[in-house]
Amino acid sequence: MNLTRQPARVVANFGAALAVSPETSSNSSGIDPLSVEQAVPLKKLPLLVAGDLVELERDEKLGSCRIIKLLKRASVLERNDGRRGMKALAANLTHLAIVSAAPPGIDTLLIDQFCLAAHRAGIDALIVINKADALSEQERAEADEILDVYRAMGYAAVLVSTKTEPGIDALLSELSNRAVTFVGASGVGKSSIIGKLLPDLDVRTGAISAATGQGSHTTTVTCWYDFEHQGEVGALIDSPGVRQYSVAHLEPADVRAGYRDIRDAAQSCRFANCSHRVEPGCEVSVQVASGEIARWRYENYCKLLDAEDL
Ligand SMILES: Nc1nc2c(ncn2[C@@H]2O[C@H](COP(=O)(O)OP(=O)(O)OP(=O)(O)O)[C@@H](O)[C@H]2O)c(=O)[nH]1
Ligand SMILES: [Mg+2]
Ligand SMILES: [Zn+2]
Repeated sequence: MNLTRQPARVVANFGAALAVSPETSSNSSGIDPLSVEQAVPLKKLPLLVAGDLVELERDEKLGSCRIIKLLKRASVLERNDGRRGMKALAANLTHLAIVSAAPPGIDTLLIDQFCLAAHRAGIDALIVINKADALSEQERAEADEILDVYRAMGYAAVLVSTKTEPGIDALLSELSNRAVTFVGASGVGKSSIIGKLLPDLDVRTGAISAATGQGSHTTTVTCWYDFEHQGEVGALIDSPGVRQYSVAHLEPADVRAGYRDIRDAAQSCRFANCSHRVEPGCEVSVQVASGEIARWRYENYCKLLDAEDL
């Protein structure tokens, strides 16, 4: 028999081809980001995504490589794929880095949608506003105000730029030892930020393209990149831009639980199942009126509860 088995990480799924990075004795201590190859999954396996840990079976004689087993996922980020149900996007993450920027504009509704996604996936989120260099003084004050609102809820929140000061140093301490997926609208600078953190990003995407015959410079699929910083090993996961992240699959109770500021105030609402819209004795309404809860957060919350297609 010429079959050998080996653990591996799924780096990207191009639909037609899967890129995997085998865990060899040489890359368990030091990462070899260029050891990427193509593998074909057994049909019985579920959809495999960036971050999945799998078992490979290699046929040395044929030179082929199959994925025969999916190991248990510690976490999975999913999105609502309409009638087809939930679709996995990335696995084994510890954090979502929710990126926005002006331009194209700080979209707090999208940030809130991804905060709910992180809550559902059981992982933490950090809020990143990029392109600080492009902000006017007034826009910068607005950005700081938005970040402060998220900080008050316990999220890490940073203003960065990949072009000039303040740079991206504030992000570094949020990345060590973590597997962080960068999400957000197209053009906000997710790939640019990852490129700053991984100076050899081009070489790595080149290795993925070479192994699979797929891929290009715009981000078309989610890609896992191992990341080492000051001896700490983690991962940065790039993902294609989205206009929105549907929360249509969430129950109103999930939305309430995922809105940290609203959830905390709700402890003092008169009714345990208060929707915070019309009920008397609603502490959320009191805190929105007093400014303790940002009005835009409350408005986003109402939009997400009302609109079935959001
Ligand atoms: N002014 C300014 N421009 C930036 C900054 N970071 C990125 N850009 C520019 O923003 C544009 C989009 O950057 P990308 O990194 O491709 O954005 P992305 O979020 O990966 O976009 P998708 O892959 O389409 O989702 C590019 O033209 C970058 O040069 C920044 O800090 N300041
Ligand atoms: Mg990109
Ligand atoms: Zn209430």
